[in-house]
Amino acid sequence: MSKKVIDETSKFLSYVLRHEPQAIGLTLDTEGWGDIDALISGAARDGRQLSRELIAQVVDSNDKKRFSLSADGQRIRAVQGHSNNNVQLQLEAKQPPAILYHGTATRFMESINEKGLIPGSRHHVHLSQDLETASAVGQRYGKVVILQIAAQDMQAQGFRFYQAENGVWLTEQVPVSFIKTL
Ligand code: HQG
Repeated sequence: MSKKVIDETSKFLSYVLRHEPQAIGLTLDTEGWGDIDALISGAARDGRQLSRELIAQVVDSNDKKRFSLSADGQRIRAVQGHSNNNVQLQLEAKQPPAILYHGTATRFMESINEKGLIPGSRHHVHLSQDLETASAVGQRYGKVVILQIAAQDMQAQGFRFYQAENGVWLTEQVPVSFIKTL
C-alpha cells in the first residue's frame, strides 16, 4: 500500500477513533474500542475503502503507535488523544519522570501564563519525555515554545499522571506554578 494511502487512513482513523465515531455510525466503548467490521462497513458507506490488511498496516507502521488492536484482532482503538465523550480510558496513575515537556505556540502563551495548561477539547494535557517530540507537537500550531513541567513536584502535590500505551504522558491540567518556559 502506498505511503499516501497509509497516511490518509491514519488521519481518518484518528478522526473516527478519537473524535467522531458517529460520523460513520460507529460506537466506541468506554475504553475506546470499536469493532473493526463495523468500522469497515461504516467507512464504506462514507465512500472510503478500508480492509483488515490496510488497517493492520496502518497500526503497525504508525510513527507514534497511535492505535492498538485487541488480542482477538476484532477491535481497534486510539491509545490517546480522545475528545469523544463516550470514551473514558481507565488509566492507572503512574509516577512521572521529574521533568516532562510540552510544546506549544507563542500565540497561546498569554493564556497559558494566566490559566496554566488545560486540555482544550481533548480529555488530557499531553506531555512528552523528550524535547524533540515536544518541539514537533508545538510546531503544528506556529512558532514553538517549549515548556518544562515539574511533573514529580506536581505529583507530590496530589496531581495524577498517566502514561498511554504509546508512551505519551497525560495529566488533567498543569497549574502555572509548575511551568517553566525554556
Ligand atoms: C494549548 C498530537 C491557550 C496547548 C501531538 C496546545 C500530541 C492552551 C493546544 C497530541 C492552554 C491544544 C496533543 C491555555 C493548553 N490557553 N492554549 N490555557 N493550555 N493550550 O492538539 O498537546 O499526532 O489538543 O499548548 O503529538 O498540541 O495527533 O494538544 O497547543 O501528542 O497523534 O492548546 O496530539 O498527536 O492542542 O497535542 P491539542 P497538543 P497526534
